[in-house]
Amino acid sequence: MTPRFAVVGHPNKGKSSIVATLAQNDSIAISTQSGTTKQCQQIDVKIGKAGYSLIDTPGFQRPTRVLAWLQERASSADKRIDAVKSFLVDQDCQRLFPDEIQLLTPIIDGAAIIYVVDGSRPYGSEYEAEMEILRWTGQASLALINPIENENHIIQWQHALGQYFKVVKVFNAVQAELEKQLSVLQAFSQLRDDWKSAIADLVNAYRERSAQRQDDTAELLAALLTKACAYRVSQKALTQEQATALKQVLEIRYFKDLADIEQAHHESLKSSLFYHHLKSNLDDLPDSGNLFDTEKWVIWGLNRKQLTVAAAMAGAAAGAIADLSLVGSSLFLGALGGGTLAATSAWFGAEKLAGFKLKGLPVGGYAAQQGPMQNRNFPYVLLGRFLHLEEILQNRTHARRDSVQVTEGKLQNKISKLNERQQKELHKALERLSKQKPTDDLVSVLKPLLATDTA
Ligand SMILES: Nc1nc2c(ncn2[C@@H]2O[C@H](COP(=O)(O)OP(=O)(O)OP(=O)(O)O)[C@@H](O)[C@H]2O)c(=O)[nH]1
Ligand SMILES: [Mg+2]
Repeated sequence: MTPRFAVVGHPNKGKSSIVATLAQNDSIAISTQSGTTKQCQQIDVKIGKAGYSLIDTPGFQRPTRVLAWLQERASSADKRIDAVKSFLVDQDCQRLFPDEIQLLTPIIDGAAIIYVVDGSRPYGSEYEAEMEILRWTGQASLALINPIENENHIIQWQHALGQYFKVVKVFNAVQAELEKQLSVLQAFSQLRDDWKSAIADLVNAYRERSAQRQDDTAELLAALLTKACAYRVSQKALTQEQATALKQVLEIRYFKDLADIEQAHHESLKSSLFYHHLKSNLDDLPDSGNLFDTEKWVIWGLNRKQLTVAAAMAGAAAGAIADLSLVGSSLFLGALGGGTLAATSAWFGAEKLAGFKLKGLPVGGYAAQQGPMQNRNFPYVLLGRFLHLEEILQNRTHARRDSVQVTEGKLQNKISKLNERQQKELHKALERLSKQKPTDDLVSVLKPLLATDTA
């Protein structure tokens, strides 16, 4: 039996936001305008073989009058459910109370109730009519306090809601992490015995998907780094002059293609987390106009000092730095004299971007080539930006409608959280990528950098 939940409450209290978050669906209409949801919308959520349905509903508009209508038709508790059923088929009620008809229909059809209130606004007795009507339906129910602007009135709400609902939780629609979301579903296995096993299957499916996603994300990131670091464009020409004239054209194409490759992998990441409408803005990579503006490169990825440490850890400057255990400590950075810096700067090639090459072909004619990227910071730039987008997506829910700005996002902090062996493996792998050498262990090297999945 597939569990079904109707999300109900006052207008404009985050009902649709909660549906969007739980269903991980960013196409649901959400707005500051009261009365945005006018019709019920059922969202069927599938996770592997498990599934459940969420029903977004319009808010209560005239609960006091509806309750009065019902009270006239039920003299004792046993007659209340029939009074609600006759309300749904009454033609006058359909005309006068379309919102209440909409929202009560799925509940009478068997959906459990998730009642949503705003914890930043004070409690008022006008909510009692809504809660009373919901109680009359006899369905399993719980209440969520959504602190839209602040948590000022949560305690007051808890006191009131506790009298109508067995389970009351604080649930922030735009922040709730996976475990919090699962706790809402799990609460219903206490309230509905017949849904126990379906809900247990769902919770397992969510956790499995979460683990699988981390693997998929590491693979996507590895694919981006491999493709972008190896990327080159070339074109044949008959004469040397023609080939030389191609330089500018190839440069422009090369940087445009790199930007497209990066963007495509960011789009794949967003879709894999079910963000189909989210716009993410990415700062431009330095283009051919400022190809040699190396300062532009070091504002992303790693800075010079960090790159020097990376070089040391990858073994490139092993001669200069005898004791790798000092790497990362202030002692190590202090010990780097000008000579060491000069030696390692050649290794990370901050001055070099992608070289333009001209080759004479054995069959006659010439080939002009742009790329692959020689700048040692390049994989770090891509890495930092991808990880920043991933972090942003993990920390938001599908209820938000604002766009995101992707930057390098403190890559060094993320690298510093790895243990020394992991850091060394990462720097080595990225060095191999830069040198166009095979890097078989890339996925496993990148995985520890990914946030544990929360959505
Ligand atoms: N900051 C913040 N804003 C929220 C939260 N939940 C909802 N909102 C905002 O509150 C407004 C109403 O949210 P909706 O989800 O559309 O509310 P609703 O209850 O479905 O509204 P109707 O369909 O009009 O009844 C939107 O502008 C949301 O972005 C929250 O937890 N935090
Ligand atoms: Mg709505």
